Amino acid sequence: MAEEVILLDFWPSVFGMRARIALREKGVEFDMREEDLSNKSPLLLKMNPVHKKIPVLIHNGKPVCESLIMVQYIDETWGPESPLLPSDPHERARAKFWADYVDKKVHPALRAIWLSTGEALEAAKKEYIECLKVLEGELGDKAYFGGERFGYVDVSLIPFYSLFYVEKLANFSIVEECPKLVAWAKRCLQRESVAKSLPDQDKLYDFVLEHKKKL
Ligand SMILES: N[C@@H](CCC(=O)N[C@@H](CS)C(=O)NCC(=O)O)C(=O)O
Repeated sequence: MAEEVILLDFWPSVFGMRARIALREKGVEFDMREEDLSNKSPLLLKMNPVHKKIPVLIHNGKPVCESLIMVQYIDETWGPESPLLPSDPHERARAKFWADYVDKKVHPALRAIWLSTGEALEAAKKEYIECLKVLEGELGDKAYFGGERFGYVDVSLIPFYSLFYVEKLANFSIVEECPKLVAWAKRCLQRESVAKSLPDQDKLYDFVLEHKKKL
């Protein structure tokens, strides 16, 4: 039986980008369905009744929600010859720790930059740069977070590269603050899976500005 893989998504979503990258890394064909988040489809509400958020991966009719869980599911379901998570339990736990750090620290800091002005913006900017420097320290001189292979932490963090342009909102230079992290992002972008999954930075920046105005 042919597999049916549907991704309920929204193009600017960093969480949706994770799923797109993981599916493309594994060479899985999927049907990406764009959601209107101001008028959610009955399918989204049915498949993610708890959070009612995208992304949702629907594999042969069964939903998987939450992007980090989804990337893990994709890794366990397809392409065992090109794993995203390490097989060693401690390395695996470590990778999950850093992906969780991205969600708990980087994402809120970034949102705070969009939402604030004046002194609050300065504080948000400081927090955001600190988080990126911590990640840069973890990357060290490695090609990718897990070493020589592109993996789970890379998939979790690289979507945020498309938002590094937030520096324009807060007047700082990411490349000056975190040169190794920017070099890592450019390395990731050479992968087809990443290049195809991240939106154009200028289009995204315009979207963020519109979103900021509405908020
Ligand atoms: N923790 C979730 C976050 C998903 C999320 O925040 N999705 C946003 C779009 S980026 C959404 O669907 N928002 C609609 C809403 O909150 O009503 C994940 O990792 O998948």
